[in-house]
Amino acid sequence: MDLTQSERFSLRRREVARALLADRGDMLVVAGLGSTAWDVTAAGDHPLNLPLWGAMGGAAAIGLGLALAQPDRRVLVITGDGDMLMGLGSLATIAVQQPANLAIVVFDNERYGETGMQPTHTAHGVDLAAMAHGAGIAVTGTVHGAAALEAALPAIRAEPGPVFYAVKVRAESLPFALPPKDGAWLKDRFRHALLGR
Ligand SMILES: Cc1ncc(C[n+]2csc(CCOP(=O)(O)OP(=O)(O)O)c2C)c(N)n1
Repeated sequence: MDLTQSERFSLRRREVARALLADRGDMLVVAGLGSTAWDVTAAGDHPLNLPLWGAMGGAAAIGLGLALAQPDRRVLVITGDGDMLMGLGSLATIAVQQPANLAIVVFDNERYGETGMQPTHTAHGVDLAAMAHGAGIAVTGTVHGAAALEAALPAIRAEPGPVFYAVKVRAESLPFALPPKDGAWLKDRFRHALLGR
């Protein structure tokens, strides 16, 4: 295995976040801790963003809960491969629950970026989309490059799910784009934007 291959992936995570979140409408967005929270914030802070400041392993499960509670709203989870690897069991629960309004997108840089770029299991060949498919999530795929991302966008944004894509993004360290830091405040902002006061 070439553990440095992700340094040469063509897709850049901030551009992928921008593409996923363009004209987002009333979509609910959960961002996993660390880099994906910065990516989602760099694309534009928004009251319907729930960027996690911790809870590693929890992003997909939080997205599932939201999707079940708000079946008429599209829920998009954007998280890292490290977070997803820590929360793999949630793929099984998502498959059992089959929330049609939930999409999970893993920004797979094959690294634990926030803690020093250590290679994750995906650098060694672990296939997250195959694991999601094996759990019973019908719409799954691994995205390499701009054309494949463009082709996957309709499924991620709008088509019946649950949907799971691993998007292979370049391993790169980028400037912080920090969301508001108070978790309770973020939760309240999200709640008010979703449910009113
Ligand atoms: C339970 C737990 N273990 C470890 C950490 C430390 N930690 C924070 S972010 C992170 C790596 C996240 O990697 P990934 O989800 O792949 O995101 P990336 O930054 O690579 O996009 C780790 C190990 C943590 N916050 N919580």
